[in-house]
Amino acid sequence: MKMQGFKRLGVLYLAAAVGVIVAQFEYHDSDTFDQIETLIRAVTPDNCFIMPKMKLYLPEDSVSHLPEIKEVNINPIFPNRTALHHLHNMAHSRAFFFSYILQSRFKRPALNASESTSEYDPGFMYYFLSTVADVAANPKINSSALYFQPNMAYSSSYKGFFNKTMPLFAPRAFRMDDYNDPVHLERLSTLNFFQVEDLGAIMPTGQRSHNYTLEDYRINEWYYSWLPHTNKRQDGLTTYQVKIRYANNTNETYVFHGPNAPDENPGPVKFTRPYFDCGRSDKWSLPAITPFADLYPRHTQFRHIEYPTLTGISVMEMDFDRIDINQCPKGEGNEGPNRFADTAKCKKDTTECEPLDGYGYRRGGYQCR
Ligand SMILES: *[C@@H]1O[C@H](CO)[C@@H](O)[C@H](O)[C@H]1NC(C)=O
Ligand SMILES: *[C@@H]1O[C@H](CO)[C@@H](O)[C@H](O)[C@H]1NC(C)=O
Ligand SMILES: *[C@@H]1O[C@H](CO)[C@@H](O)[C@H](O)[C@H]1NC(C)=O
Ligand SMILES: *[C@@H]1O[C@H](CO)[C@@H](O)[C@H](O)[C@H]1NC(C)=O
Ligand SMILES: *[C@@H]1O[C@H](CO)[C@@H](O)[C@H](O)[C@H]1NC(C)=O
Ligand SMILES: *[C@@H]1O[C@H](CO)[C@@H](O)[C@H](O)[C@H]1NC(C)=O
Ligand SMILES: CC(=O)N[C@H]1CO[C@H](CO)[C@@H](O)[C@@H]1O
Repeated sequence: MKMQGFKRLGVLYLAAAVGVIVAQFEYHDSDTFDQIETLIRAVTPDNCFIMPKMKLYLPEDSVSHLPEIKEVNINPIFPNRTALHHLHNMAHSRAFFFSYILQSRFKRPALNASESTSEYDPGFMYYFLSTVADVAANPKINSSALYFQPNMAYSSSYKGFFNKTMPLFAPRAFRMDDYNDPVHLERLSTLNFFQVEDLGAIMPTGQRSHNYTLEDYRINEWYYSWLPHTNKRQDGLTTYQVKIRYANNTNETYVFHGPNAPDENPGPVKFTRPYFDCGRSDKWSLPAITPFADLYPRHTQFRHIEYPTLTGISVMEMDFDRIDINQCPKGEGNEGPNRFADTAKCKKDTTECEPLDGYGYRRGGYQCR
């Protein structure tokens, strides 16, 4: 009698164990989140140099609900996309700023009128500090860069008739982790530590993989989103006006060329796929890209052979893992291309899935109600 009781217990125990194991495998059914996770884990700072190019990018639909300037003022902006909108707007503002500052060189008051007009250009330090300021002033922006096309960046410090351009010029600042710095005894990152360098400072030959204008650079999809660009028409680019009222009550309207207008197609800001920032910040990153314009070529003494041309791009980035994902099934508010759609574990018959903001790229940013 007693033995039988034990046997029955044994059988029950076995059944329970099998049940748990089977259920466990069912729970871990691999989904699209796991697929992306596998892609992300495959790339490390050590192996990214030898990875095939396609492995350094995530699929286009791994970021859903990208900001669209034509919908601002029509549709609300939800908290799960405010940081991306800020990224978009900051890039847009840089495009206006650098377009204006480069083209207005002929009308700004000269420090020394007897010097040549090259004096009116921003100094190179100005570019570096500007990219650092973008990152320092915006906690949600982790890198800011300006990439010029070959020989389109003019230096105010090169004197003489020709060769006033830099072959390549690309100041870029990104946020670094300083938690391991000996001066921070508490081992916490201050998030106030930046690395800034000129990515164009390379040898004139033999460094093709460091030339950000070439295919060999591999992670430069941002470059091809607007460049190379050489315009040969005076009316080839959208114009904007600045109205200035001076202290002596005279008014002046200054017209300059800039990025595309919001109602044009494409709009002023483009996003590319998330990419692994190999050999730089070594993180998965999402860039917002806008072009800035200049009158090119300069210093020829012949104004009529200058054309408004996109001479460079401003690229602002944030980390991929800070961008909220929506794991709920497709439906209203989640129509788009969305790789993570329908990976939530809500009971579909009795509950409705609702995304929660602030979770970033992490499972569980939703509630079933
Ligand atoms: C202005 O430029 C002239 C000619 O290069 C030079 O002699 C003069 O010292 C400069 N003045 C200032 C204030 O830099
Ligand atoms: C970089 O590539 C461009 C072509 O896009 C070429 O014109 C330029 O000379 C190269 N610069 C260097 C420094 O290799
Ligand atoms: C008013 O000030 C601007 C800028 O300083 C100057 O260019 C312009 O000649 C002045 N106009 C008059 C009438 O004084
Ligand atoms: C400049 O514009 C202001 C504001 O529009 C106007 O009040 C002022 O009279 C204008 N000045 C001139 C000289 O037209
Ligand atoms: C920016 O970088 C810091 C340090 O690596 C990281 O902790 C933070 O999540 C990043 N923020 C964004 C918005 O990408
Ligand atoms: C952001 O929130 C809105 C409103 O709740 C929702 O419709 C949308 O799908 C969410 N997007 C993401 C990426 O979570
Ligand atoms: C980088 C660059 O544009 N270099 C030019 C400098 O000027 C000489 C002629 O004086 C050209 O041969 C170089 O290509």
